[in-house]
Amino acid sequence: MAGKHLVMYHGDQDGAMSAALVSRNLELSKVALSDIRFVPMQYGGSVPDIGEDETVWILDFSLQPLEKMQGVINELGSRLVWIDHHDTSLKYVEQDGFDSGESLVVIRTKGQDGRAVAACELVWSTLFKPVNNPPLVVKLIGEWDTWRHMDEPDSDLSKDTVALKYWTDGFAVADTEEGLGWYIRALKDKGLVSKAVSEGRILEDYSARLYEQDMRNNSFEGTFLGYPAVMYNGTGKGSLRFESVYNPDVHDLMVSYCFDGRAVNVGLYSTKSNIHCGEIAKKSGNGGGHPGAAGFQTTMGKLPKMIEVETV
Ligand SMILES: [Mn+2]
Repeated sequence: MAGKHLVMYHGDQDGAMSAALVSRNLELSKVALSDIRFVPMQYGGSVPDIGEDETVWILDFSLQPLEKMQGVINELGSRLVWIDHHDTSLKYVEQDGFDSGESLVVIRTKGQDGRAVAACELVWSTLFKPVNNPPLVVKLIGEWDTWRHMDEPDSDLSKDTVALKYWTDGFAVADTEEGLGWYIRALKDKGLVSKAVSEGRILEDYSARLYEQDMRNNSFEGTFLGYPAVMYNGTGKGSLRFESVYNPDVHDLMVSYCFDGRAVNVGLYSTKSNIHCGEIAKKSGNGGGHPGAAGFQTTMGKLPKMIEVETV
């Protein structure tokens, strides 16, 4: 594992924790931090050039279109580690003709207990096998990223999961260098995690009020790609902000969209078992994701055709 490393990780909580675990693992293998490049990735974003001597990690993410993954595997061989838990990636590697070759490819959507598993949990079990239980911070992030915490929303585990998400959204932004630094430190210092959780509960109360106001001003109901939906135009991402307006009895989807000067970034969220946001995202543009959360990009021209609103 010596030499140089390029760590490409999905720029969210799960991706950042995946990258932090790789960092910890490389540190234990005496790789200098200066020999590791961390690059947060977003679907639709550009892919960094790979150095000739670099070992490449692709975590909680895949190159798009997925066919590119076979190309990188063939090119990099044993210099590639790909760990992901997205449904779309699993379907891809299960296809006839896919060959992981010399690369280390760990793609699973479910853990040994049959429940959904997060990428950071897969990274943990891949790199730190002899130790059974992941640290609490890995578990909390796994709970959030897979929606497992929603099975028992009133449990302490679920509340801590949500609180930590609020805190990291504010103070450890996953696709920044400072943010990633917190994830790395949190693996060594449990005190940082409990502090984040208790501060996160305060942020949660405050944010709920702001979100409610934002939704009142910037959201509306209608259909999105034919699905009954509550839609939000604004810069915010994530499903949390929809709480005051999302009604699963009425809506199949929560949809956020925002034009960034180049493309319209669309976020899709759902809590319904018959809705697969990742599949909808894949069909609709340059994107993919989970059953419960996914994203894709489209153009200013195409967006209005996806939306229908009943006008009074
Ligand atoms: Mn993930």
